Amino acid sequence: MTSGPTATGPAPTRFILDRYREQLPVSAATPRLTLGEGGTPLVRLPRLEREAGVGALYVKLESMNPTGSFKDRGMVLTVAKAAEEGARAVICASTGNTSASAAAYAVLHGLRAYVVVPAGRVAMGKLAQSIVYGAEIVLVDGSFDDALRIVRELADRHSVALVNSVNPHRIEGQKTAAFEIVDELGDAPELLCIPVGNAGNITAYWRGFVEYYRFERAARLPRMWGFQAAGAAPLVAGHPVEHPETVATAIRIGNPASWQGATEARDASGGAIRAVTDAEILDAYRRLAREGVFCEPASAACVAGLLKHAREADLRDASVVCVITGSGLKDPDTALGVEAVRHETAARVEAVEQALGWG
Ligand code: AN7
Repeated sequence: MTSGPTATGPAPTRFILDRYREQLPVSAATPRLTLGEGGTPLVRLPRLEREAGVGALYVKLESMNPTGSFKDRGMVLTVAKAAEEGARAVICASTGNTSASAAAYAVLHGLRAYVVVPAGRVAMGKLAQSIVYGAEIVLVDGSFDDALRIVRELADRHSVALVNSVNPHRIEGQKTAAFEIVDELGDAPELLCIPVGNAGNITAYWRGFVEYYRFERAARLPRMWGFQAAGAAPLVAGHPVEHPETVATAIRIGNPASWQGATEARDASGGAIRAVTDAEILDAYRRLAREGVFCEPASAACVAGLLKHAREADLRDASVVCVITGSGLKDPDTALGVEAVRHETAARVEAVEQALGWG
C-alpha cells in the first residue's frame, strides 16, 4: 500500500470513498487515499434567487474540492482503481481541470501522470497545478477533441491507465455530488443547472439522482438543464463542432465523449441542453462574484442559462441548484480582464488619500 494522507477522525462523513462506499465500486483492496474531496458547501444566494425569480437558489461549490474543481470526485476513485489494478502511470486529455486532478491523485498514489492538452488554451492556474504536481505535459497544436482521440489511442498501445471520463469510474465518483445535494436538502431539487463540456458531469449527476430515487432516498427526480457555450455547443446543434471557441476554455469541446449520457439525462428528466453566449457567461461570472462566489467562466455558464430561461419555465416556487464546477483562481487572466478601480500611488498616506479622493 502506498503511504500518504488518509481520512482521519471518527466519522467518515466527508471523504466520498468512505461515505458512499456502498454505492461505489470500492472493495477492501481499493486504496483509500484522500486529499479531502467531496463534502462541498451548498450555499443559498438570496439576491440572485430574487433576480432569477426562483423559489430557492443554491450553488454547490465544487470549486472547494482539493484541486479546485469537481473532477476530484471522479479522480479519487479512478486513480485508486488504477492503482488497485497495478497501473504505474495514468494519462488524460484535458482542458485543464482533469489534468490538474489526475496529476494530484497520481502523485498521491506514486504513479506517473501524463497529460495532453490543447496548446495555448488551458487557463494558467490549471497548467500551474499540473506543473507543480509533477505531471509530464504535452501541449498539442489542436483542440481537446484531438487530445482525447490521441490519448485513447495511446492507452490502447501502451501500458498506461486512461483516466478521462470514458473510464467508467470517473462517472461513478462524480455521481456522489448528487447524493450530497439530496442528503443535505432532504430531497432532490426541482431543477439542476450544470455546465456541459465533455458531458461526463451531467451524466454523473443524473445517475446519482436516479440511484437515490430508486433507493427511496429521494422522492423526486430533478429536471436537468445543461448549458454549453454558444461557440462550442454540439449537443444543442445535434452534431459535433469542428472548431469550438469560447472564453470558457474548460468547456471548449466540440465532440463530447458522454454525448448519449447527456441526451438521456435531458430527455428522461424533461430537461433541456441550451447555449449561452460568451457575453452572457461573463455577465453571470461578474454577478456571481458580486455575491462573493468567484468561479471560472465555464461554471458561470449554468447561472447564465438559469437567468436567461427561469422566467419562461415558471420556477417561482422551485428549488434550484447550480453547480459551480471550478474555482475562479484557475483562470486569473479572465479575472484580470474585469474592469476594476485601480490606483497607483507613492507609498504615503497623503498620496493614497488623494488617489481615493479623500484628500
Ligand atoms: C470547470 O478538464 O473536460 O461536461 O478536461 O473544467 O463533465 O466535461 C473540464 C470540464 C465544467 C464540463 N466546468 O464538465 C477537462 C474538462 C469546468 C470544467 C466542465 C469542465 P463535463
